[in-house]
Amino acid sequence: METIQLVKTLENVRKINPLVHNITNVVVTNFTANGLLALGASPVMAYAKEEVADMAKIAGALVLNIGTLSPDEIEAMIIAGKSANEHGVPVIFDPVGAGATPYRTETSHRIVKEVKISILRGNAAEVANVIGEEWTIKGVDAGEGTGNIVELAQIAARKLNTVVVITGKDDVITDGETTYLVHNGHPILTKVTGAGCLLSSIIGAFAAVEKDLLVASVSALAAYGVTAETAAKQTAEEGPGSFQIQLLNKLATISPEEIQTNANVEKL
Ligand code: ATP
Ligand code: TZP
Ligand code: MG
Ligand code: MG
Repeated sequence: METIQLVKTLENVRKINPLVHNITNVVVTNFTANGLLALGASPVMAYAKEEVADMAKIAGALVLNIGTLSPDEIEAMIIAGKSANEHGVPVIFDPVGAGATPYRTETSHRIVKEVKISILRGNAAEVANVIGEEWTIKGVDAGEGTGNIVELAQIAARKLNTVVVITGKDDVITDGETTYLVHNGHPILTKVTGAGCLLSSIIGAFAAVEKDLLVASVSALAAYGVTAETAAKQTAEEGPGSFQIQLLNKLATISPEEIQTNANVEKL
């Protein structure tokens, strides 16, 4: 992928200011909204089953996140997802904690069955559990899986007929045929709750302005990873609190040149 494409997608997010409809968890709601605003997108959180179909159809992307799931919320996610599908709105699914409890796992299965997902984004354990593969998981954090993450992502992409993004130290992005690795990012991201959830919503913002979902996903991963590296460097003497704020600051100010220079994207 040309680095020019990575940069163009971010510029289009800032130009178009896409509406991103999030049905997400209570832990990360404010951080997600602020991260999307900083990036140049327009966040909305809407959960009532009476309105989600109408909101999803006018959005540029719909992000479903089961981090603090409840029966009402799941019902709303399925209504919103079906509306997004009918209206050609891309749906990003973050199956937070799939595998941690039977309810989460079963819900993730129900969502991928009833809604056509455009991009699935999770850690390796979550993605494995969404497609019914064995993988260890502790709470909402990834376990120490030993399998091949590239292979897992490709199997999941083919099985669900969707783009799959598995994040961790290295990120894998695949549609089952073409696969990219993004080597950007910083370990301090794991010390800020919602760093993954925000990323899923940012992928939504990129998918809202770029029809090629592989390009959208790789661009989002590279932009987010480079932004995090810069923010981590600037707050190296401090800690996760300062990093979290600086991540928001840098999402607003990261330049195309910084991304072009620092993006570390590999095509397999
Ligand atoms: P988990 O629940 O396993 O923490 P998550 O949903 O929070 O998962 P992550 O896999 O932590 O999501 O990914 C969020 C962001 O953090 C991604 O951009 C990813 O590249 C980055 N990241 C995670 N771990 C590392 C690491 N060790 N080094 C560099 N970047 C990382
Ligand atoms: N508990 C339920 S959802 C959630 C926690 C801590 C946030 C998870 O965020 P992320 O982005 O997956 O680290
Ligand atoms: Mg995390
Ligand atoms: Mg997560």
